Amino acid sequence: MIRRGVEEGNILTHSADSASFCLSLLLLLFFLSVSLFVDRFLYAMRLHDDQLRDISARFQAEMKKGLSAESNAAATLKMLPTHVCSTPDGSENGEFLAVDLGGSKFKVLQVKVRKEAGRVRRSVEMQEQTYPLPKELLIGRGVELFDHVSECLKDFLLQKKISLEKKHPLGFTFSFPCQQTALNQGLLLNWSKNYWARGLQGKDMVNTLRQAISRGMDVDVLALVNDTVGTMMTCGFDDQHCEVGLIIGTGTNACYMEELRHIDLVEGDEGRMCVNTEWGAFGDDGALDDYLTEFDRDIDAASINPGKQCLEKMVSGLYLGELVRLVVLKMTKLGLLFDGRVTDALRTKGKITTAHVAAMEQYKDGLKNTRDILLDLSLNPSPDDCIAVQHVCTVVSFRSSNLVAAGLAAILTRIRQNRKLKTLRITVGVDGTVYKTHPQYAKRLHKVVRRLVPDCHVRFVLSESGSSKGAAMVTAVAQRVTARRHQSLSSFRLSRDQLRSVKARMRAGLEAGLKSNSHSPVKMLPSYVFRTPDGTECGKYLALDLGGTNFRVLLVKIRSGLRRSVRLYNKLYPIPLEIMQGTGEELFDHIVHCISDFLDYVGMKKARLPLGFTFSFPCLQAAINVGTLVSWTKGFKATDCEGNDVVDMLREAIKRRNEFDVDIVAIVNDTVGTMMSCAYEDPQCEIGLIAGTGSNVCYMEELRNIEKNGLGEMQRMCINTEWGGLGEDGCLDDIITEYDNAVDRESINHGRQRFEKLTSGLYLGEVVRQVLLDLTRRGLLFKGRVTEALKTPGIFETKYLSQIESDRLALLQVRSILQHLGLDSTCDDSIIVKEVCGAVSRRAAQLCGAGMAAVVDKIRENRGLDQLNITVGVDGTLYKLHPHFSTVLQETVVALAPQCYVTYLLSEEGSGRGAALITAVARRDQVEM
Ligand code: 0WK
Ligand code: 0WK
Ligand code: BGC
Ligand code: BGC
Repeated sequence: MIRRGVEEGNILTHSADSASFCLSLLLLLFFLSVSLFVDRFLYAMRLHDDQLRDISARFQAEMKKGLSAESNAAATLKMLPTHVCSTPDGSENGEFLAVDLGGSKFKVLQVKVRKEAGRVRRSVEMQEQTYPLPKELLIGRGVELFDHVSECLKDFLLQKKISLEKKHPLGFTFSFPCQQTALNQGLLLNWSKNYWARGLQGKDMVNTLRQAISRGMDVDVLALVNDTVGTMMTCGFDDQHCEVGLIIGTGTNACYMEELRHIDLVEGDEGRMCVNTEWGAFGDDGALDDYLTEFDRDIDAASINPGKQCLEKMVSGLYLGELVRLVVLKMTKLGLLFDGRVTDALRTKGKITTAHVAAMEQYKDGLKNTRDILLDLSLNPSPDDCIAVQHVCTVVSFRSSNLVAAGLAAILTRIRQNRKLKTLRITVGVDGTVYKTHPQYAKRLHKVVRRLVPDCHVRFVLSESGSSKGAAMVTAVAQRVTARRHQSLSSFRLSRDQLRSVKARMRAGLEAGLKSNSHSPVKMLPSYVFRTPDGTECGKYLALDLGGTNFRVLLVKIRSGLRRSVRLYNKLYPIPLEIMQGTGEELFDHIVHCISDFLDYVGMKKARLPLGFTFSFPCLQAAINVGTLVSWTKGFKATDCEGNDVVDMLREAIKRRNEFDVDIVAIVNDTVGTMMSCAYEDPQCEIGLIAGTGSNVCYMEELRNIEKNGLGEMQRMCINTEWGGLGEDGCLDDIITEYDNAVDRESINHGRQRFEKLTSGLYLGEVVRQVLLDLTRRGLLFKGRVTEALKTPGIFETKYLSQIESDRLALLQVRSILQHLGLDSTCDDSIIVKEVCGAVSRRAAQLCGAGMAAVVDKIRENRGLDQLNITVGVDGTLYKLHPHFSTVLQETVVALAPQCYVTYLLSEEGSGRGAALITAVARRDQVEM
């Protein structure tokens, strides 16, 4: 009773009659005198409110330092972003595994969050198992520690009969400072408490756990959370006002919801994110030196991390008992206790634990417990020794709660100021053995906090079920976001079987297209190119290259024989949209205008050069220089062209200009030009692939297979497949997504070129934009804000995919691209955008790979070969510039056409050289005829 009286400062009200009143007054005076003498000895540990406010102010200053990118490195409060942007919102649902590592107990749990029918509140069911953590593991090799965690997880699944086959989402509570750039990633900055496992600092703890788990369990580590964050989320499950998480256990720490705009280390200015303050390190820079006592310095010197975790060593459970021991030891050595008789036990580190301190401060049995504990230390305590030691505990633990109160006051003040509130109503979720088991700790803390921040109405909620329920909530949010995202992206993931079937459908399209009068969407257009160059070509040629990103006019000088070479001079000319989609006459007049300009530029206007015209659109050719435009593709839609002979239209335009003349010898598709250009280097090149604005392939087909008449006696001819048309008959509808249909609907050639719209540069950016639009409309991206920018067709050019997907690009730069597009984004948004780009481009590359596999296998079978060695000449910005497109395409061909050894030769000079070579061959054939 006396102790409670002293604690609450109203002792005299308790005593009933005069005799016992005198006795209790005597006892009180005796008690107070001993306490006063201890108070004097520990004067430096007794912090009054002004000092606490001073500490709180220093703390606030350090928080600011930690939040700013410039000063974060020097700050002791690391203010670590947690990527938890909201407290539970009631939509969390599902079954989760949780691992809780870093507190006094290592636990594995299963958390089931269910929304029962007809019930408003969700129910949470938890199964948990505590596992031993042998000391040697805490200071041994890091991998062994995580192998132990993995073993325990496996044991838990077996014990609880939870299937090992089923994929389990897991939330990992890891109670140490981690630098996180995402919810499921975190680099360990340093160990603390009694952990010092080797080889893990600077490593990603999620990966480390995944590697340890990977053997024999299908577990998906979706979230890494600090125990303070888990505690905040656990308490937030029942109390929406819970926006601070506090741990006073083996270690100590706090987290809270900070305004995103104040967290420099994370992009985004709107909303909030939970910040893990890692306040245990407060004072590591000397900010608390004027409050440190010799005992604190001794604790630090004897710890496994001297100079680190200054505040933690003054506050948390790992150290409080030791602090008391060092004080009692010093007082004994000074003869102030136990008549100065020091025992070995009292000299032994760790002999007084925080549990002892809590026991000694019990209201009722405190003094008796103190006596028992001191007897266990082979001391022979007198009653005032017991009172004195008990009071040492009080001073030490009181200082701890006071320091926590000062830190908490700093956080609460900051939140109130952030929100410009006069008074702040908030809940603090708390956990930790010191707070839970120490008889007076909680009350003392609440009292001092309310005294230090009277304008904050603070409710303290003890986390009954540890931090794992909270970790499960965070995992549920992560899973929901990931699931929704994956759901949208799953339709872009093509299985090996699906790719095999695309290959088969392409093959069927090729076969059908070779038939006479076929209506195959794969048109298989004869090119009238019967062989690849043989090095005898020579002469000067003009070449036009229309249909790709740039329109080029080229002068090509070919030398044969020993000094054989091809030299090009070219000039790029823009083709304005209004010309692309104007009249055919305007288009060809524009082309002739460019030729005229070029001939001036090379001074050959009078030369009447032979010309090869690379025209990258489907043309039904009747000869090498006769080709009827079947249909425009890509961004072209000039009128009065389709169904007309392209060479005629060019000749007409030249006539209209009447300034120069050329001899149009050949019209070639860019795939054919590319094949020829590369075959000049590598005679084995018999396929031309364009993966650029458009998508297409040509190859040398056996003439016997081409059921189109009047094609002559040669063995083979190059066929322009126009594979872009595959799917126009609906044969790809099972893999075409709603996003593809949206792109097709908004295109200028609705219903056409379906394969091209899944695989080529003109469309991939649009497919990505459609996915982003959908994810935003569903609130999974850009905070659900559908901006005008996002609704603007063509804003997401395919070049951005290549940039965004390049591995060296940090998320920051993804953000700056999005910024440039007028899309405000967060870090998570950047990750999602990168994933969407990856899914869309990967599918495109795989589909091209499946198409190519069909072509090479056809050639192999044409030639009755078990194995085919062949080269593909490639061009196109998508293939050339995208960081992964070419690799994925090649891998797909290897997987789907294992009997074909395909070499890919990038066309450095473009198809213009090829067009000139074809012109040279055609010219010679004309002369010989
Ligand atoms: C229980 C939580 C755990 C946290 C621990 C801290 O579930 O995540 O680390 O409290 O208290 P301690 O066990 O260190 O006293
Ligand atoms: C460069 C070639 C040209 C072809 C283009 C395709 O010289 O004939 O049309 O590549 O790539 P794109 O420019 O469409 O990316
Ligand atoms: C760790 C914190 C943790 C705290 C409480 C400290 O030592 O650095 O990450 O939250 O202990 O467990
Ligand atoms: C055209 C093809 C061309 C391809 C690549 C497609 O749109 O139809 O003729 O080869 O784009 O440029």
